[in-house]
Amino acid sequence: MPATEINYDGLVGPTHHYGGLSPGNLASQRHAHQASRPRQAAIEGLDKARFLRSLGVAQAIIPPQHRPDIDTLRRVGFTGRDHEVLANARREDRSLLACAASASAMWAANAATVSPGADTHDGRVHFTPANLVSQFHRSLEAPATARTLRALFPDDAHFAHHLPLPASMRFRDEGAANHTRLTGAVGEPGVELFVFGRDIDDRTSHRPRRFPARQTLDASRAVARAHGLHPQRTLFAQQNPAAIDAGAFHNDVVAVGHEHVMLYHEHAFVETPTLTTQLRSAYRRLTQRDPLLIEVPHAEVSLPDAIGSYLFNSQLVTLPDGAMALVCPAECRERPLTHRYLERLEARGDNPIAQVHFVRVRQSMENGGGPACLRLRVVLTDEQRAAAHQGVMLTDELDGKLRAWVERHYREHLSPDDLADPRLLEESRQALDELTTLLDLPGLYDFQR
Ligand code: SUG
Repeated sequence: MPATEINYDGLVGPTHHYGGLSPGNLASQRHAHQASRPRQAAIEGLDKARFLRSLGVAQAIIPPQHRPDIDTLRRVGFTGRDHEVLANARREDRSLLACAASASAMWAANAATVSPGADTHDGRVHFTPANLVSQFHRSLEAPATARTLRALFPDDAHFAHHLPLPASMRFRDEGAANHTRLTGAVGEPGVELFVFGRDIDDRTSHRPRRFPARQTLDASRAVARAHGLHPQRTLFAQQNPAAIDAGAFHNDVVAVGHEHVMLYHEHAFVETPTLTTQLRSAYRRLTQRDPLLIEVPHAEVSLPDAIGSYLFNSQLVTLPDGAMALVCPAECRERPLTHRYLERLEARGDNPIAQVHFVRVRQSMENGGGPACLRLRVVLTDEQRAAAHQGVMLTDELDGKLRAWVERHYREHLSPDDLADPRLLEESRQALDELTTLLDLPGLYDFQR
């Protein structure tokens, strides 16, 4: 059945800032409390989406969430009118204010796990919004993400929406950032690979010592079960604790897969040979062909280099002529080792990666989010695509309107002190209110009801 992989990019919200909120995410820690540039962040995201469209990739956007999240600040005990709630939070606990103001929903790879209809028991596209419970600021996203996904994929005949997994340590879930699909071609069934950081029962002895493992095996299994995936085409693999401790808080920082290709770091997984054997045989059973598993040796690109450059957080996409392009963060070009590796990969001729491109998403990168973090891949048949909400599909016209909207509403700079500014709350509301008209999503936000 004809199908398309659509990249739904998280549109950066007006409160983008550096809160230092994610332990284990080195960039977030490094840039903590620096001034941010929300307008630049949003434009960089739109530039990336425009560039991908120029390569022939279908693009849509996921609207930002409403921040600062006053309701959450009230739930944790701050009282008064909105501006008092903000001022009290700033006085008593700045980190809570930073959490409530985080624009972290921009990293759409953490919005949900998505299984295309070709993989699920009932032929519908299944969505499980990630509960993101391992980081407080990110856990705030789940309810609004669930509502947004229902608005973007509204027809029960085509789309199945699950609740986020129970909000407990046992079911820590970070969505598509720990989920890869290998398939013969878009629209065909695939092998779904779920990568977890920790088995909560410690049925294995591997676990990170320095930084949190943000995905559990129980969560991955629960999502696979809920989506009705075929057991023979579903694999679970553990992330190497050494990778987590080196700063790979999600698997998409050390591996990327698309169609029949997976590019991964030598130290990405525990027991890599077992995993690659399982992947090959599941893939072969499904397609009668071999997948192309490209292991990047530590000797060529060290784990710190991979994490520093976000080499694996690149987007691997199919071009209209069937070849592939790897769209990397500009940081990969700035580091001689990764740049040289990419030049060799492009020139090698033993893989379909015919083009390597670099995009600049600096503001997101400084919080630990590269190009691949900013998008959620959704494979839709033509019929499903027609049933999806059309207002968020990127066209030249919508792109132009969004740029003008960003210029009108976003601040150029934001410092940690600005987060309690009641005018920022008002500006964000106005911006989002107008956005719902641009995207034809009336009443998306609570404050509009
Ligand atoms: O969850 N950063 C995000 C980055 C997410 C990247 N996503 C993927 N790898 N798919 C995180 O750690 C930092 C926010 C701050 O510190 O202000 C943050 O949430």
